Amino acid sequence: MSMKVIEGDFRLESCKTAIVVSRWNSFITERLKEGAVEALKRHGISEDDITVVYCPGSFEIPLTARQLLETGSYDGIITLGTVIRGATAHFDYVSSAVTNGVARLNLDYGKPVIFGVLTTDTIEQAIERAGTKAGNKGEEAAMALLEMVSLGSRIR
Ligand code: INI
Repeated sequence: MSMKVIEGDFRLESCKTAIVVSRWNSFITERLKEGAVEALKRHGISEDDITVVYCPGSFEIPLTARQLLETGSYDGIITLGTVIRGATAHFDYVSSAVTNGVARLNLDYGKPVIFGVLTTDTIEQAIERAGTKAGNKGEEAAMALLEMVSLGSRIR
């Protein structure tokens, strides 16, 4: 007997994807979106299978993602936002609302809802994670989505 190992990869025939992008700090979130779209396309996902949906701020991300999940049209969702501590007195409220909201959707809908929301102390830290020296969180989120969609189909 040999043990069974199940894992996902990044080679999907198709992956119907909605990307929810928060407009707050749009100079960062647009870079995250570009990173996500590029990564999906480089892995063979057609632009026809990608829908970009804008919402006002990170607080609105969970409801927007939920409405998309309810359509049943997507294999998974990527959520992209940027909450900067220095920019808001209610940093902790916004960041915990979006984190908990997105986490819940994964379990409530049984579909991957990837958390690509930056929560940083400074604008510089956000810039570093939006395609400069610390990579691009949007690209990471796209890779996580592909892996989770692949993994889910293999588990099932
Ligand atoms: N939303 C963000 O996505 N990032 C922020 O840094 C931010 N700040 O600084 O306040 C922010 N606030 C807006 C919030 O997400 C809601 O859109 C707003 O409270 C209306 O519900």
